Amino acid sequence: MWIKHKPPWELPESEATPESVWRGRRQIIKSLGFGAAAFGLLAGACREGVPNKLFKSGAQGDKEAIIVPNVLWSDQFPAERNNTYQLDRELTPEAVNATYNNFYEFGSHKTIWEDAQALSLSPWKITIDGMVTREKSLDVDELIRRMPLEERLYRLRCVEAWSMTIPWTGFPLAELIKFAEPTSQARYLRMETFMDKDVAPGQTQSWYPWPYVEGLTLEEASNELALIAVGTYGHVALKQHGAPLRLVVPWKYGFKSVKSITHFTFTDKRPVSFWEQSQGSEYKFWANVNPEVPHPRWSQASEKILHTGERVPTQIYNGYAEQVAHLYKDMNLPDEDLYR
Ligand SMILES: Nc1nc2c(c(=O)[nH]1)N[C@H]1C(S)=C(S)[C@@H](COP(=O)(O)O)O[C@H]1N2
Ligand SMILES: [Mo]
Repeated sequence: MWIKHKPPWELPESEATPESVWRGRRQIIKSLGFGAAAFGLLAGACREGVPNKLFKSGAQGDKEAIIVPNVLWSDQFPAERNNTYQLDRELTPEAVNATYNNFYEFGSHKTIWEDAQALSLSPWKITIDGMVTREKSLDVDELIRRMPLEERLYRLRCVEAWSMTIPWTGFPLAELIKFAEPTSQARYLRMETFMDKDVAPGQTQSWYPWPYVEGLTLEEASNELALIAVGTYGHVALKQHGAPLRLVVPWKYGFKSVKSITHFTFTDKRPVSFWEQSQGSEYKFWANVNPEVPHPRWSQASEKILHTGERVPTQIYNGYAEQVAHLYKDMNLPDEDLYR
């Protein structure tokens, strides 16, 4: 049934599209006589490495899109940087990061930043339930105040073969697990995004299995790299990045890093995630980055650094093998399951 709809990752003019193909498309658009204004969105998305032509100004994104939410926990910023996590490339300019997003709740294209402003961050209830000693429901501000915040610089590798480099502020997911007190039967952590069709028009698209869900094994969730981000670029996380709480698992394809979480559920059943349910042949539970295992429709060998357009080789586990390779070493799973 999914074949009737456009494949989700193709909608945004995937960065993985070979150059010759999209150049051809731009020619077609031109020859059809549509102006740049009418087709600004499409033509913009096709521009090599320049993600931002969809709006008014600037080749490096639009600073207008950096709207820092004013919330109760604003006083927690900036947090001290943890220098354990070093980068091999420069940070993505915030204006680029803020204007090129995947957040299907607000549309299946990259320029959702304006629509995402409709999200209201207070009150924001967090529920921690399932296989825990005692279920908890608390306001996000209370949760954040209990957690140790720090800044980390991580690479983000989207399954669409582009990448960014982002300074996150957040707390280790391991700290939330400690706070949650899972019972000994719990094996997985399931995380769910808010559900509100009035705020998020994408959620009226009934062919998607809303709400957005992701899951990790408890071993993965307890890994030192797994972070719950509450901030970006030294301030409260922008709404388009999944404020108030958003997972960051940098060794996995970006779709695992679920935004705007409301529910953390401990379970002994492997969660079926949003993309796995939508298109399970292409997007699997593990989704670990591996340059040698192609997506069924494109190579994962290299990635485009979004703000420069430079193409660089993709690294196994997105460069985080030292921290996570041991998690998968004894799993007798075909590559197609572990790395898609
Ligand atoms: N709830 C939710 N979380 C989501 C998504 C989404 O559509 N909805 N998109 C994912 C994908 S595909 C990517 S690449 C990253 C993008 O994060 P960013 O927009 O903050 O860079 O968010 C991930 N988390
Ligand atoms: Mo992605």
